[in-house]
Amino acid sequence: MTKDSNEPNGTNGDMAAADYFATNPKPASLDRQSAIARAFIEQHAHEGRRVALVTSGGTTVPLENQTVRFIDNFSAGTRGATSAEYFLEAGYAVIFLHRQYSLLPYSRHYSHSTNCFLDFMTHNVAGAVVVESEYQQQMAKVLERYRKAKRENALLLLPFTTVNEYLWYLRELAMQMRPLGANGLFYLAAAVSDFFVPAERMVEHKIQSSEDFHQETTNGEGERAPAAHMDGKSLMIDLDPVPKFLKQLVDAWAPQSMIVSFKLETDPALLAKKARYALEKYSHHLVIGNMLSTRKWEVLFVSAEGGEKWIRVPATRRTKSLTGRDGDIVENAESREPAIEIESWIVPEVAKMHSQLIEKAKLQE
Ligand code: 9Z3
Repeated sequence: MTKDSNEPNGTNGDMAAADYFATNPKPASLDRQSAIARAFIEQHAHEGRRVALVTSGGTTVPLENQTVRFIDNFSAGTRGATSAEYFLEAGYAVIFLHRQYSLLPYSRHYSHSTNCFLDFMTHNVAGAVVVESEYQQQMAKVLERYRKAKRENALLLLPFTTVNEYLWYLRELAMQMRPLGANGLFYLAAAVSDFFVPAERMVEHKIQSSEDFHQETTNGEGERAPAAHMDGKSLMIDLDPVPKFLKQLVDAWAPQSMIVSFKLETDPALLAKKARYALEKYSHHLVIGNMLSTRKWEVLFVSAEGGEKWIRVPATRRTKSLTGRDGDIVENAESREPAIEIESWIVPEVAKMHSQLIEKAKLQE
């Protein structure tokens, strides 16, 4: 994954965002989904509602055109799906741009649980299938909110899989959201790959691991070698950097909207530094930093106006003793569970900042 520092930009794959869209294929579904998004945005703009684009889930990087193998980024979609529900509750219309089959608003309460969804059901005395009594109350609340979102046509679900699809959709939706001005909000929780295989360096067929079936590793004279190829028994992967789309989003695609990005780290020493760095580099409104291991109960807000602020929800410590064959305790495993969903605190904070931005924009009109 190294790049030759002697090569000027443009030949080493560090391409500008504009070149990206000229050289990487537009998703087949984009135009159709874009028309649906336009109608959705028009409806809510007309009704004076704010619209949040919530991105969610990991983006894949396929190694082959007819994809058998791909690289993925970590994200179950919990942050995005949960936040989307709280944005709806705060009166926003939500475009939920998500990794296909990751968690969705409302259904998330039942879909990826360790229970099969059928475990929430039972038979009543008349033999009809009903919800188990212990889940009735909670499911009634979720159902009510889900129905309201449907009734008001306030939630639009748009799926993606690859990082290429994600980038095309993000740009397209940003263009569609432009008429909203300051009423538009971008909440970028999807885990976006920093590296990718450009279309021109993607092989068509499944990479053959057996040396007896190795394929050609050069594309032709003057062209760069495929990004993934075999070298003896080893698979070599040489990825290009994804262009800095956040810069484009802030400066060109959605200059009037509020933009919130997430920063995911695993080393606590880096989190605040990297979040600050992103805010300074892109000059958008808010970076929400989170650590992989503690993301469900603490996040760091970094903004020009508010400085740095941790948001922490109470979390209960649970110690589970693992016993050995003889019944003796061999390990105490500690886990933490948040007492409340941290998104129920994150989203109102973001909405408050958004209100301030809208007020400021009105004064400048
Ligand atoms: C996040 O940091 C999200 O909060 C998580 C959510 C991926 C941790 P889960 O879905 O996890 O609840 O399991 N997203 C990362 C955002 C990201 O990739 N940012 C990029 C960057 O900072 C582009 S904006 O460079």
